[in-house]
Amino acid sequence: MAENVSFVPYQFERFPEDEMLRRSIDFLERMSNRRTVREFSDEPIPSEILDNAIATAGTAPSGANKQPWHFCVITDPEIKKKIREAAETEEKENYERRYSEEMKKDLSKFETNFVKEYLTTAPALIVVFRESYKVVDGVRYKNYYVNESVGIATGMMIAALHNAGLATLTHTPNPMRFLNDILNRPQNETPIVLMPIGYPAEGAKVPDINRKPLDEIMSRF
Ligand code: IYR
Repeated sequence: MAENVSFVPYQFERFPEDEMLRRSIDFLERMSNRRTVREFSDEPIPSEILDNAIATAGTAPSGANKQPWHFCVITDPEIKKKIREAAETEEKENYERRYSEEMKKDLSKFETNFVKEYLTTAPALIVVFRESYKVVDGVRYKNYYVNESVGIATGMMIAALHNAGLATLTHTPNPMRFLNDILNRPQNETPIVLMPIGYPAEGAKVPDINRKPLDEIMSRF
């Protein structure tokens, strides 16, 4: 599948330094206010915002520009119910048997358990799939840095949704293969995250936790 691409001039938008600084502060402030939410309102959300957030994710860099991702948007209550039932079955097993004592201790501050009400309450779910490899006419083609590419795309999607005024939960029931069956996705795709999206429920609370300060997460050389 050798392809030739031509090169075109990049229309890069350069800002004066004071504006760069202002934009970086504005964006940091906006993102600092993002929290993972576990209590959602069932109020409907505009579908175009989800489309735009997924299109934003689709602008992410990827290994050899393979764009090895697929996004399923679920708003159908019946499908959400099926997903919730399957996720709770796995999570019950996780909490009761598979999680180590250390993990349960690490999770205790979030007060999570196997009941996943948000999977039916939130007006939309997005499932992000990684495309581990591609099959075209029975021939298998490689993708590269798939986890990295999909992780970057998902981060950009979370930022886009938060920026638009919607809350998300990065939920990863494990294993998640049941999502291939429910959503009819091929075996070369693996679900990476199951993300409820919506407005926080009235009076929603989040754990009182802090972000590491810059000097702890950064070294200068
Ligand atoms: N996936 C489980 C448990 C869980 C694991 C981690 I690591 C978290 O940061 C939060 C929860 C659940 O969703 O309950």
